[in-house]
Amino acid sequence: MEIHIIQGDITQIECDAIVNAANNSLLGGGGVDGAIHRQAGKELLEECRTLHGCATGDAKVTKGYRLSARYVIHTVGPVYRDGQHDEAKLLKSCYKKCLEKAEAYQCHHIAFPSISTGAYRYPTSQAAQIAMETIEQFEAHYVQRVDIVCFDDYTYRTYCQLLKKNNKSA
Ligand code: AR6
Repeated sequence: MEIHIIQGDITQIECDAIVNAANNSLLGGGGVDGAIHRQAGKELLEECRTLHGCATGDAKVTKGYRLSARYVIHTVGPVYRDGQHDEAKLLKSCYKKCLEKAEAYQCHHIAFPSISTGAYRYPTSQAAQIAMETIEQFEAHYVQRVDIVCFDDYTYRTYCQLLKKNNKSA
């Protein structure tokens, strides 16, 4: 499986599924969630209403509507408190559940944002380590390419450094 770190807006990525860093209601919000709902159109919110929310660490799938991605995989990352409230386990579960959904929907190419590192305040370097580890350890059959789409410079640089480090030790 190829992993690419990209800087940009996840709503513009052409792939089979993009991941949304949503909240438990799945009824929209700010950050990447707001951007995905704006780009997909109101039909996305209508379908989300039928899902009755999502637990932290879990993932649910909708269509992509006006996005170029066919599906949106909505996941809910943990709100970071002090690292002693299962934050790492829950964040790992987000990546794993999303990859399992991508497999179930036979997606070859998916894109993740940096889950929990915005409004939910997960320290970026710790979150990036969990994201990369979980993706690298996943045994995929359909998924051939994973993009991690970083919006800001700091997030982009953090993921790039980790990818470089992991490649060196491989
Ligand atoms: N493309 C890619 N990444 C983006 C985009 C975009 N268009 N916009 C923002 N990011 P956040 P969270 C980055 O806050 O921490 C929402 O209100 C952003 O810079 O979107 O999981 C939900 O409804 C950051 O690096 O998600 C929840 O209530 C990363 O995406 C809550 O925020 C995650 O930031 C979820 O918080």
